[in-house]
Amino acid sequence: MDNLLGLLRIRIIRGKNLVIRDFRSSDPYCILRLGDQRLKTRVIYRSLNPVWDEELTLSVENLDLPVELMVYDHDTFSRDDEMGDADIDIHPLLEAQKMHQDSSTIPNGTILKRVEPSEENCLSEESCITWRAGTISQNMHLRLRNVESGVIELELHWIDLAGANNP
Ligand SMILES: [Ca+2]
Repeated sequence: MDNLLGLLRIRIIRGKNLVIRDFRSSDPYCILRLGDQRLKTRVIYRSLNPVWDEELTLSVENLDLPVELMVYDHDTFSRDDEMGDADIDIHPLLEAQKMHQDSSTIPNGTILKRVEPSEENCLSEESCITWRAGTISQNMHLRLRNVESGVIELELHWIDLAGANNP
């Protein structure tokens, strides 16, 4: 952990309009992957609009590695089925964090930056980086790829540790 740059805390809020992988519904859960780290939410049974509201924390040592989100349908007697995936671009959040290190004068609720959906990101709508209660967070609606439908809503927090050892 010599090169630990920070912690990425991701609150996976909900899924919307996910695909059917069982008879009438699915049993979805999410996996976050960064390098060899793999974190998992709980399974929500029989729901295409699941609410997880669960926080997962990744250790970030290398900013060039992609943060990946994958959704699966849990099955008891067979292999879990894929329900789509997306990349989470953390660079706009890190840039905003760098620009607003001394943020004591910013009013609560200020939007620091807006990120528009584009070919390069998986956003389904505008994403806002917001200053609130002493921290910076970014909300995201991610359109799942490799699947017919589905959006995952989440919120990112960055906890900077890069300067932790420098007085
Ligand atoms: Ca299932």
